[in-house]
Amino acid sequence: MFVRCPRNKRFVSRICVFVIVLVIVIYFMRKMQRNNEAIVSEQLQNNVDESNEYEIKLRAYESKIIPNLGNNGEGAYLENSEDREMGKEALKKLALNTVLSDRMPLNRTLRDPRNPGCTEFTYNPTLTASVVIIFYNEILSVILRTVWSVILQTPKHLLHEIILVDDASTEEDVQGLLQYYLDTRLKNHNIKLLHLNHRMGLIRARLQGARISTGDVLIFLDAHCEATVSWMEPLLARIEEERTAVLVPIIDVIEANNLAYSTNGDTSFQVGGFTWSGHFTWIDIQDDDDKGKLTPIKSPTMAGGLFAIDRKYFWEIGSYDEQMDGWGGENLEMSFRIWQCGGRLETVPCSRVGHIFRDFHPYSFPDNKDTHGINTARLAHVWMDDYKRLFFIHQPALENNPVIGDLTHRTQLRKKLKCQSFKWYLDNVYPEKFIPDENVYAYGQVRNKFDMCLDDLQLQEDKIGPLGLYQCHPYLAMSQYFTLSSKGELRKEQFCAEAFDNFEVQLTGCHSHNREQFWLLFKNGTIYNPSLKKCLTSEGVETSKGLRIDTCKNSMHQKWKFTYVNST
Ligand code: LR7
Ligand code: MN
Repeated sequence: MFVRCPRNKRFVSRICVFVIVLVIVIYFMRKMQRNNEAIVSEQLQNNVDESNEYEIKLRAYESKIIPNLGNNGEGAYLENSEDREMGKEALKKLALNTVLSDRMPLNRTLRDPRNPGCTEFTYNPTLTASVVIIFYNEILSVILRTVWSVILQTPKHLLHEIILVDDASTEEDVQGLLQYYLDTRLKNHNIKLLHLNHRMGLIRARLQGARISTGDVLIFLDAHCEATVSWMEPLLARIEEERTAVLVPIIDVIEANNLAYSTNGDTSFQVGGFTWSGHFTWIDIQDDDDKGKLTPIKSPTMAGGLFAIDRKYFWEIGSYDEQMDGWGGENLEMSFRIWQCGGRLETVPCSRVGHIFRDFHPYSFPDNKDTHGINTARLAHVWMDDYKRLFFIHQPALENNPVIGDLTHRTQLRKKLKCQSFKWYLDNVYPEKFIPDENVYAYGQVRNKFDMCLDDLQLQEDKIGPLGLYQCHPYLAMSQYFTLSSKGELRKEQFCAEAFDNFEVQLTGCHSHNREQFWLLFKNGTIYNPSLKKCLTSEGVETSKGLRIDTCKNSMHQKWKFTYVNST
């Protein structure tokens, strides 16, 4: 660049300046082009064999990628109407627009989703990470976009290796083609692909990946994620500071229909909770002191798919319950175990990773076994002490069922690690968790004189809906299990009965200061709502309309009996 143009000859001088500017422009254009086409340039370096069948397939696939589609994490739309229709079909069948994913660059750019305050931290971790990604019949472009995001968003010196574990996928695409892609397009990165020879389920697949990894820290990801800028540094830095901290990033949503990377704003996020039916849920941050913090904060549980843990600590603390099959349960098992056995589970607000949330599982399990139920029964017996009663109300058939298998190893582990009780966990880690039969006025079925019971009418755990009435079941089924809490809530886990002006009663989210959710149980059996000055009234009909609030008349339709009433 140190060229000088002659100053005296104006014409020559102008041409000279023009040439220099042109050279500079061309130089930068070439540079940009090279950056944009990182994949292609790597491919060229590798002298691929153009007649190889995988090469032909890959080139055909690569030629259909639409440059810049979905860049900046934006939701995308296919212009081609045939593709669009195929995309809709795929969404119905696989819960994911696979056509769109195939057209979108594997190394698409993402915007920085973090709270702006995060940029003020500097992290200088010295630990390295093994990123373990497991998959079963995931499509190639989704797996590779996960891999590319890890490569592009992680400083090279922190990424020890990526380990892909194929849980014996049956789709042809993910077999040889992925290996070929890694051998040609990603040759210069340390990526291992492990094929399991029979389907082991996601828990044992993760264990297999962990067994062959050698980095300081294990980071597990589902195979449909996208990591964002500086996601890894705060995870490694926190583990360096506290090796028994197990960490989850904020998990953002990648929409299954248009692959938009969407956040709930950059400041608000939730942490992990659970339901007594053994499911993971998102809950608001409970401690006021933790709200708005950008440093790692306590999380009672984790979703399970995306987390970082010191590799040696992972084994010390009991890795996974290897007898857990298929899908589900391992996330709460690990959450309870970590807390009860001396570790900590934290959400790291300055680390964010997107995950494609699918409406249903696009795969099935051998024999259609309820692996979530069975796995949760295992963890309930091992970790929940007496509180397991609250889970087994949901799954009575599993309580003493031989399908749950032998638990000796896990109970021995709990003894060996000298772990705390589940009560300790509830008291110290998650004191806000509602316990439906402790320190409450009354609980159980709520029956009227006509043998009809309050019923949630199979309301889904994440919805709100009318409080209904149904014939009382001969056993205490969960749909009819209600509590009159010490705060006067007529409550079912996270839902509270709320009275409305139009005389309806709905199950809505509990807000302890909401007067319409406050009820009094009188000795004569009336359930009174002081805010509306009305009584809970049945009409003896088996529908949601069978229940309302009405003027208190001491009638037979206003008399209720809880199965258990505490004498206070
Ligand atoms: O048999 C199987 N073998 C596998 O390898 C079935 C699945 N898998 C793979 C699959 O390809 C995927 O990469 O396992 C991974 C997880 O399966 P998903 O994506 O179908 O599960 P999910 O995202 O619906 O479920 C969440 O809960 C699971 C309970 O077992 C796991 O812990 C998942 O990892 C977990 N996902 C997350 O935590 C992402 C955030 C979701 C939330 C909330
Ligand atoms: Mn997933």
